[in-house]
Amino acid sequence: MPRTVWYPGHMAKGTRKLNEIVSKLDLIVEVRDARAPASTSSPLIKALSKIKPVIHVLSRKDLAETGKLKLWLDTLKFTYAADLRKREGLSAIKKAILKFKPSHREVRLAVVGIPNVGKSLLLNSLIGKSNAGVGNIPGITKSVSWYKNEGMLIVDSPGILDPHAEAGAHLILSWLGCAKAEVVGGYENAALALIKFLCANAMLELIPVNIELENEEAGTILENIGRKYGCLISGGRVNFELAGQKFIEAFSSGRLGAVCLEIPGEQRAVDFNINDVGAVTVV
Ligand SMILES: Nc1nc2c(ncn2[C@@H]2O[C@H](COP(=O)(O)OP(=O)(O)OP(=O)(O)O)[C@@H](O)[C@H]2O)c(=O)[nH]1
Ligand SMILES: [Mg+2]
Repeated sequence: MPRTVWYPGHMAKGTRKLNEIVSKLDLIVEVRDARAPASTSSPLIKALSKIKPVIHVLSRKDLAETGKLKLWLDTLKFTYAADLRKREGLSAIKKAILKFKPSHREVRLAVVGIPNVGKSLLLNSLIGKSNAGVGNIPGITKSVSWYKNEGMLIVDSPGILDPHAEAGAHLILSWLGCAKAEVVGGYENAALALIKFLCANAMLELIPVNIELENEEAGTILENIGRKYGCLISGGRVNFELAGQKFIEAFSSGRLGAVCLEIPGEQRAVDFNINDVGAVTVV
């Protein structure tokens, strides 16, 4: 089976540390991206949920299709959707957490999840201070650290990926900004796979070009995207890697529109082939 190979030392260390402290906690808060709640689940959550209660937060509800997000909220137990930038959905999350507060001390919890889903932003919102580092690239938080406010003692943890995940799973994460595109062979590969996915799933409105897309090659579509975004090199040719990067950035930031890549109970409509993705590199 192909291996996900972006598993730097801080992920292994973070996993060890979380396992060490879990017995001291009252609950775990797992953050997932509302646009792909299955693919963005934490590889640690199955084991952790056997030890402690878990609340799930679907971040970026502002970037998710409302109807499909509702299907997820109806399907997953103890799950809350939030727009963490606007603090929407926070009071319900706080209320759910405080139900676990023992009367004699603060409630102790860890915020866990894969990279770049909004763990540190959620933590800052819960403690009411911008203490934990937040940034829009995966891998900002590198260690397990404790933060405190009235009533809550919270652990921020680094984003942790499954070192055994299939390349297809990693591709979806690269489209959402939760994994580095280098791991799946670079932005061009990630963008070509995204174009194929959007075409196969009737999501053509998310492809920012004014050409007839039906039956068009993914490479031709990316070339047109590159021209639109001005990613040109000498001779007026398109820099495909840069075009892929601009397209992935526009998609993951939500500038191309709201999206849900997964529906509960449905298999992904595209079977990813590692050969389509190109070389998987060590990062
Ligand atoms: N639009 C939107 N952006 C969000 C939301 N939640 C988080 N973000 C953005 O996502 C990016 C990542 O947030 P972080 O809190 O650093 O994510 P993290 O999970 O701690 O990331 P790592 O520490 O790298 O694992 C930041 O640019 C946030 O502003 C949300 O609900 N909506
Ligand atoms: Mg963080």
